[in-house]
Amino acid sequence: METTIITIGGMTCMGCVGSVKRVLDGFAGVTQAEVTLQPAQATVTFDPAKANLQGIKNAISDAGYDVA
Ligand SMILES: [Cu+2]
Repeated sequence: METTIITIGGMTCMGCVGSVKRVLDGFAGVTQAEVTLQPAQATVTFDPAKANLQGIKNAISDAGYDVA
């Protein structure tokens, strides 16, 4: 497993946090996701054999949020 912190732009409320968490929880290969507003970031644990960081970032960005 690999754990990484992704800084996310555009989250303004707990609804946004919930949306991002839903995206991450539903992403194949992600085993754990913690999303916070302050600081605006996600701590994601995933299986590198099943998911890659760029794909996870793309999913967040497809949901309407900004990732570095
Ligand atoms: Cu919101």
